[in-house]
Amino acid sequence: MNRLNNCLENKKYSGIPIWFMRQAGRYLPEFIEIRKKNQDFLKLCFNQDLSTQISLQPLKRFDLDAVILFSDILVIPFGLGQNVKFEKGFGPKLEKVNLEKIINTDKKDFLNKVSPVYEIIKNIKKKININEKSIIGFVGAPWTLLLYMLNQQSPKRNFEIEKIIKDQELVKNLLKKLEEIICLHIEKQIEAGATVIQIFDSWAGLLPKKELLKYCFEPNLNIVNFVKSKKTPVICFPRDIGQEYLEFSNIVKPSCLSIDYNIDPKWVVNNFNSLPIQGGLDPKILLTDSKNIKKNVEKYLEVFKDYPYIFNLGHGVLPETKPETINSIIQIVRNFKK
Ligand code: 1CP
Repeated sequence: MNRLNNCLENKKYSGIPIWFMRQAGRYLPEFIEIRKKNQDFLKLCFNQDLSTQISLQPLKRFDLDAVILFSDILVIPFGLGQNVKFEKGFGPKLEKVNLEKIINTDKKDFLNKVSPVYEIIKNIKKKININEKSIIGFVGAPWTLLLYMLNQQSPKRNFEIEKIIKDQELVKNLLKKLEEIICLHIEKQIEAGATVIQIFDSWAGLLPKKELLKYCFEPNLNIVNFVKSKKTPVICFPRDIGQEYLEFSNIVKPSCLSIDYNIDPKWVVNNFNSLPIQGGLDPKILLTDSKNIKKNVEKYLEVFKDYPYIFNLGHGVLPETKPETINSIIQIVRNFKK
């Protein structure tokens, strides 16, 4: 039985589906080992053998319901011809946007640069039982990608909304191109074997309320409709938009909403009807003692007891997390009696 896909497709399943955002990554010694020998992060993302191996590493250790493709949302700007580097201790660094170059990148040019990603999914599919495990493909949402492209670095470091959306003509052209290429990237991931798509709008919470419709809801809606047309369930993560999650879901109608840790899960259960909800637990809780971890995991399980719920975190696993902590959480979820 495939718990995650069944939950997302409103079919029967038992237990609580569980996977972790960033389940493959820097908290796993076996990832760090590979990463040390591969300084160029994007090159690693396009290395079919290593990225297949990294995607499967968490499944070797843990009883999870899904594999998430090891890749990055920034392969899209890279595929559009904007150079992206990941610098140690700094994060992503992007070159200045050249609109003409981006607009002139056609689907074939993009696929020439990015197609190893689809081979990784095909490899994953060969190595797992897809009747039991989901394969999660993913993309960044247009706003989050636009933000990295125009800000040229993480908005955590330095960011002013006015600067990003100042040139409306540029923004309009980039968003249009991004939407088209994001759909292409999703289509190819599904063709390769992805059985679920997650759309990361990690920086939706930076938008002022009056801009949410234009930059977050409408672009997500267009992409969700595309994924649905491919008969594939789609999880949206418009991170940190607070009670606007409700308006988002009414407009966008994803198969599932992934929530962050700033929203009260009780408010969510009381305000949503039957839309599957994923995640919520603050990843920082995983750095505390086992008693506190158990208490907080069980809080989410109790609140969502009679509700379609996928266990996950409110954002990615932090590098300081002990792998055993992930295992202990899975045991708590598996042993929880609904
Ligand atoms: O070793 C390293 O330094 C690389 C760290 C790393 C990893 C492990 C990066 C750079 N990307 C990834 C993998 C990754 N990125 C996955 C793999 C699958 C999994 O979940 O296990 C996924 C889904 C992503 C998605 C991603 N990349 C997002 C959306 C999710 C989120 O965290 O909000 C974002 C915003 C990025 C950009 C990015 N790539 C890498 C970093 C360090 C960042 C964030 C930079 C920032 O804080 O702005």
